[in-house]
Amino acid sequence: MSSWKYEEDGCTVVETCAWSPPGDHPVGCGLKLYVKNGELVKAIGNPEHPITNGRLCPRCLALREYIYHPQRVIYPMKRAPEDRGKDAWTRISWAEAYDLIEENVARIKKEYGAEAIFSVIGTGRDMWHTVPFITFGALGSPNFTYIHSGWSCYGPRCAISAYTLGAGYPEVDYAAMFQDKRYDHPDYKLTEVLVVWGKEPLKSNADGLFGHAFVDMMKRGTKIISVDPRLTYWGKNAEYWLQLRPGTDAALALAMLNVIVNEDLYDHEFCENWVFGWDELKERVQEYPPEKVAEITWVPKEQIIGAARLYANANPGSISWGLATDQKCNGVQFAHALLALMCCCGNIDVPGGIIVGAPSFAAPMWWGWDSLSPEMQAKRLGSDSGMGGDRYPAVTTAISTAQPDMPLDAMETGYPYPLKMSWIMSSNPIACPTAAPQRWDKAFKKLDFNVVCDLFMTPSAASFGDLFLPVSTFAEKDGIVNTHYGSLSMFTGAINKAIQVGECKADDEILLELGKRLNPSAFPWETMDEFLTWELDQYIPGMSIEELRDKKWAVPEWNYLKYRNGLQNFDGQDGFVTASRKIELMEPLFAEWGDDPLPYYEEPPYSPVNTPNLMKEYPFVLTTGARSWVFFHSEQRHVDTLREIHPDPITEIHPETAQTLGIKNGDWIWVENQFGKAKQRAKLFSGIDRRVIHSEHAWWYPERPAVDGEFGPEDVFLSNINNLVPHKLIGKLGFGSPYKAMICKVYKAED
Ligand SMILES: Nc1nc2c(c(=O)[nH]1)N[C@H]1C(S)=C(S)[C@@H](COP(=O)(O)OP(=O)(O)OC[C@H]3O[C@@H](n4cnc5c(=O)[nH]c(N)nc54)[C@H](O)[C@@H]3O)O[C@H]1N2
Ligand SMILES: Nc1nc2c(c(=O)[nH]1)N[C@H]1C(S)=C(S)[C@@H](COP(=O)(O)OP(=O)(O)OC[C@H]3O[C@@H](n4cnc5c(=O)[nH]c(N)nc54)[C@H](O)[C@@H]3O)O[C@H]1N2
Ligand SMILES: [Mo]
Repeated sequence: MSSWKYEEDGCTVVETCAWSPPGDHPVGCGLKLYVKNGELVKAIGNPEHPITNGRLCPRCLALREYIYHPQRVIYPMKRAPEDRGKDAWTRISWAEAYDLIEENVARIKKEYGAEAIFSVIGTGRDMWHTVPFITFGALGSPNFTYIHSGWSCYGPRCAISAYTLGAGYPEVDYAAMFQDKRYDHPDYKLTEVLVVWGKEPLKSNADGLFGHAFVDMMKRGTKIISVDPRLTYWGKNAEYWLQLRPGTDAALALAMLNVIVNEDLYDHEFCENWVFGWDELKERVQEYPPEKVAEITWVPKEQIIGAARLYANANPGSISWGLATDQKCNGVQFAHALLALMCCCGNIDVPGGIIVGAPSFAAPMWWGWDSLSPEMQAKRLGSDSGMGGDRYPAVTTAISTAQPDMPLDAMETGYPYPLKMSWIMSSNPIACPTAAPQRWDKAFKKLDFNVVCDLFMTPSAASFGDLFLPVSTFAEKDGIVNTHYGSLSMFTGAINKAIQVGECKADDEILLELGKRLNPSAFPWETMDEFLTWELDQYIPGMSIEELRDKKWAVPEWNYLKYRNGLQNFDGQDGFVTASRKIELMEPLFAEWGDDPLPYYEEPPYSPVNTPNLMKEYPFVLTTGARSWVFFHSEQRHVDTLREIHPDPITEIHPETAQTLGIKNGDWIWVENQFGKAKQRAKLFSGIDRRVIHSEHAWWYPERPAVDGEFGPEDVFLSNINNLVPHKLIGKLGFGSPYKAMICKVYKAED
C-alpha cells in the first residue's frame, strides 16, 4: 500500500487524476476510486486535490455506469468489408488483430505508399502524443489528421499563439500553480476584470482550465464581461453582457481596441517596447469605430465603449477565449484581434493577467515525425512542398497534422494521391467533427481497411469499421496528465490503474505493442513505466513515474514576466520567440502566406449582410454546439443517468420567434438550410436574440435497435447539425470554418 493506494471500508482506494476516456480535456481532476474484488464500486472527488478540491462533473460521477455499460466493447473484433454497416462482428484475439493490421499496412505501403494510410484523432483526450506517434513512428505515414473542418477547435488560437506570440497557449491566471495558498499567495494578484469571450468554462473546463476557478475569483471580487450571443451564467453575473451577432467577434474586438487606442487607455511602455506593428495596428483599428461596429454586431455602441473602458482600466484584466474564436472562417483574424486586446493593456504574463507557456514547440504531437524520411514528410496533405496537394503552410508549420479538409478531397478525387486505409483513434467522424458528414461517410466506405480504437460501437465504427480495438478508461490505465498538454504546464498529475475490464488496452499499450511490431527502432521502451518515465522527463526533467505517483501530482516552478527575464526564449535573452522578438501584432508570415498581416473583420460567408437574398428563405443566424453538462461531444448518449438529465437534442429559439412560427416548447422541429437539415427539439429561451438559433451538435441514438441487423444511417444523420455546415468553407490560411456562424430556417416537424 502507498500514498495513492490504500485500504478503506473494505475497499482498495486508488487516488488518481482524471483524463480520458471518457472524454475530457486535461484538467487532471482528482478522484478516489473505490475498488472491491477487482470491480469499481464508486468514484468520488478527492478533496486534497490542489485545483479541483474534490469537485467532480456528472460524467465522472457516472463513471461506474460508463465503465460497466452492457454496450461497451471489451474484446477486439473484426468484420468483413462486405459486411460494413451490418451487425456481423466476430471476436478475435489481440494477436490476430495485430496480424491483420500488419498485413494491410504492408500491402498498402507496397501498392500505394505509406501516405495512403491516414490516422484520425478527435479532441482533447489522452491521445495527442499517441496518435501522431502511431502514424509517423509505426504506420510510417505523414498523414496524421484531425478532421474538424478548418481545424476549428484551437487551430486559430494556437496558430496565433505560435506565430505572433511565440509561446504556448495563453490562459487566464487562476493561481493554479500556487497549490497551498492559491489566490492568497503573495505572488498572485486577483484579476480585476475577466472577459469571458465565446466560452462557457463551467460546462466545458476546456484544456487545463478549471472553469470553476472563475467562480471562486468572482466571489473574491473579479468583475465579468461576457461576450456571447446566448445568456449564460457569466452573462447573468456580468457588468456587461455583450450579446453579439454570432460570427461578428472580430469586428467587436477591433472596436474595443479602437476605444482603447483613441481614449489612450493602452499601456505605452508595453506597446512601444514589446509589440511589433503597434503603429500599424493603431491605424487599422480606426476602420472600426464603435458606431459602425454596433451595426455589424448588434451590440449597442455604449456597451462596446463601456466594456472597453472597464477592461482597459483594470489592473490586471484578463481574457478567456473560447471555441467561438475558432469556429468561423476568419477565426485567425479574430484570435489575432483578441491577442491584441490581451497585449495592449500590458496584461501578458503578469499575476492575475494572461499567463503564457514556455516556448516548447517540440510538443508531443510531433513525436515520431523524425522517423519519417524527408520525402515522406513532404507528402503530408497540405504541406508547403506541393507534394501534398494544395498548400496550407500556416497549418502545417505550427501543427503536425494535415490540413483537416484535405483527406475528404483525397478520398473523393484521388488528388494528390488516393487514400486507402484509416486508423481512427478517439474520434467519431460522422457523428461529430466533420462538416458535410454524409460525404465523409461515403468516402470512408470506399477505403480498403478502417481500424477503429474506441470503447463503444460508434456510428462511425458501425458504418465502416473493419477492425475494432477496445480501449481502457483512465481508471484502467497508468499515465500522466499535464494541463494544456505541457504547453502551459501548471500541474502534472499521475493517472493510476485501478481495475481491468475485459481485454481492453490503454491507447499507449497499443502504441508500444504495434510500434514494436511495425518499426521497433522507434519504440525502444520495454515497459509502460519506462515509456511514462521518458514522457514525464519532457515535462519535469529527472522525475520518475514512481516518484510522481508517490507525490500524486507535481507543480512546475512558476515565473511571471518571463519575456523580461530571459526565460521566454531558447537563448536566455529577453523577448519572445518571434523574428522581431516582440509580440507580432503585425505578422509578416501571414503576408508571406497570402493573407493580411494585421487583424481584420470579414463577414461570415452566409449572413444577413453577405447573402440578404438567401436570408429571405433562411432568416436566422445559426450557432451550434454550446456544451452540455452531461455529454462530451458524441459520448455518453447511452449512459442512462446522464441521458435522463438531457434526453434530446435541443435547439434554442426565442419565445417570440417561436410564437410567430407556431412552435411550442418541446416540439420536434427541423433546422434547415441550403446544405441540409437536422431534427431537434425546440427549447424556448429568452436569453437568445430573436434573430438567432442555437442547435446542439454530436447527437445520435444508441438506444435505437438496428433495423434487420443493418446500421441505420438515419440514426446518425437525423439530428446531426453538421448536415448544415458545408465542406471546406475555410479561411485563407486553412483555419476556421463556420460551425458557429451559419444561417437556417426552422419549422415544426412530425413527432
Ligand atoms: N456543429 C458543431 N460540431 C462540432 C463542434 C461544435 O461546437 N459544433 N465542436 C467540435 C469540436 S471543438 C471538436 S474538438 C470535435 C470533436 O470531435 P471528436 O473528438 O471526433 O468527438 P467524438 O464524437 O466525441 O468522438 C470521440 C470518440 O472517441 C472515443 N474516446 C473517448 N476517449 C477516448 C480515448 O481516450 N481513447 C480512444 N481511443 N477513444 C476515446 C469516444 O468514445 C468517441 O467515440 O467536434 C466538433 N464538432
Ligand atoms: N461537458 C463538455 N465539456 C467539453 C466538451 C463537451 O463536449 N462537453 N468539449 C470540449 C471541447 S473539444 C472544446 S473545444 C471545449 C469548448 O468549450 P467552450 O470554449 O466553452 O465553447 P462552447 O461551449 O462551444 O461555446 C461557448 C459559448 O460560445 C457561445 N457562442 C456561440 N457562437 C458564438 C459567437 O459567434 N461568438 C461568441 N462570442 N460566442 C459564441 C455559445 O453561446 C457558448 O455559450 O469544450 C470542451 N469541454
Ligand atoms: Mo474541441
